Amino acid sequence: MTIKSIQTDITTLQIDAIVNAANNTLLGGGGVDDVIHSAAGPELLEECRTLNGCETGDAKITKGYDLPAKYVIHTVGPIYGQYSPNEAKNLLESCYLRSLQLADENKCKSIAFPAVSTGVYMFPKEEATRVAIKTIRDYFQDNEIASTIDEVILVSFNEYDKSLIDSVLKG
Ligand code: AR6
Repeated sequence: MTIKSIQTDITTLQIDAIVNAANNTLLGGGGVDDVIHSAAGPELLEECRTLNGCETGDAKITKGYDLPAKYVIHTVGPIYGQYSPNEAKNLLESCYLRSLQLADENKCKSIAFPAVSTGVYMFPKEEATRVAIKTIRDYFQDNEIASTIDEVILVSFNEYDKSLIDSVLKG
């Protein structure tokens, strides 16, 4: 398994699964959630309506519809400040873990993550990046043989975020 860092719009990726930074309703919102729903088309919202929302720290999977990606994995990150820093960290870790598990259950070979919780939900970016990378590395240390995933892409949306990811990856 390799971890790649790419600066792009996540909706352009032609891969097995892209992760959405959603909210508990799974019925859309702003940020990357809005971009994903707009690019996937109205059928995505129809499927999301059948899912009865999603707990913070959990994830649910749908088809990708008009997206080049086959699946969308919707995860709900913590709103920073609503939890103790340690609880927030554990919930963010759980978002990455549950998303990887769902990708594996659906035999995905590739998965791309946006920086979950670091926009509207205000999780400090550097710590969020460290949590993301550690959780992904630990997951593959435990599941390298059983996992179908051979590529994890960390998607940044500006140069600062890209350089942060690159430095933590090297670190
Ligand atoms: N491709 C990749 N990354 C993107 C894109 C894109 N097209 N657009 C934004 N980002 P946010 P959150 C990055 O706020 O903090 C929504 O309203 C962005 O730069 O989208 O988890 C939901 O419905 C940032 O680094 O998600 C929830 O209510 C990252 O995506 C709430 O926001 C996440 O920012 C979730 O907040």
